[in-house]
Amino acid sequence: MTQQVKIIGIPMDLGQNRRGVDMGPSVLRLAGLQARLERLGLSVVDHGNVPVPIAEEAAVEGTERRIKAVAEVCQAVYEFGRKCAAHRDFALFLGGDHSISIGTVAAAAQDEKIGLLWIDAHADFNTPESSPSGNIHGMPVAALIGEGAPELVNVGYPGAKLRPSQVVMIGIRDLDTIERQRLSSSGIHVFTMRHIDEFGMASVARQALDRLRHVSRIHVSLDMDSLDPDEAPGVGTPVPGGLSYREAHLLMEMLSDSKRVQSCDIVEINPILDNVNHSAELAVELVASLLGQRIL
Ligand SMILES: [Mn+2]
Repeated sequence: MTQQVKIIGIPMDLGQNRRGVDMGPSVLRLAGLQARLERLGLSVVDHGNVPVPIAEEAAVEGTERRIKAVAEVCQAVYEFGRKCAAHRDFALFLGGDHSISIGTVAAAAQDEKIGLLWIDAHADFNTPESSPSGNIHGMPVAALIGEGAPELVNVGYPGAKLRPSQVVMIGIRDLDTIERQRLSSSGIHVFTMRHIDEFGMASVARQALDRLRHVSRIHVSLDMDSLDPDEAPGVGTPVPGGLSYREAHLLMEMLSDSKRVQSCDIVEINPILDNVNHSAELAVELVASLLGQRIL
């Protein structure tokens, strides 16, 4: 059976400061995403973009209004995700900033107990109270386990979408002070860059899948800043010391082997800092590995 892949773009950059990650869907398409996946024998339909207000619109001035705007976009993202889930299609969400995952994960988690694999330099585990910057793209994981602004927590349907035991993080290397305390007492399992350095990606990927053995399906949320900036310079918030080219591919290949991934976000690509669209091209290759591309 050929599984259908449904693509949707969410050109959102409603963090405090404009960075350029709203151009992500466009540069991923420019990098040949659909054709790349079709070459794997997949049936792929691109459903265009979700309408998103731009940061300069008066309607999104101030943190409160911005939270409301992000919640509205995430609601539309959630509704698209529900259609994919109803047809058992593979849902591929192109960000945009990482706050889109409040909608993508809400959709994936509604019918069954899923696991969330958060691949990121950051934990995105702030609440409006704990965040030094107020950036909403630093809050989605907190919102998904039911903490933070009610508008974000209640996207799709009221309340928490996941328990902490359903969340595993990989690639983490940059935490805010209060966020670190919140994360270490949360019950979320975190594989930092140090774990990858010490044990290698093969071991970390196996352990991550083992941590999620109690769930049927896995949603992969790939923040491109998880990669080292030498590999992916075009991201919203670059942090040194990230995943190598092969570490990232190996993780995607092992996730593909698990046959448990049903949906994926690719977020935080910022073409302004990129080197002739290299980061988007790398993201397309990583999606191909996740969806079954093999070296041999
Ligand atoms: Mn992130």
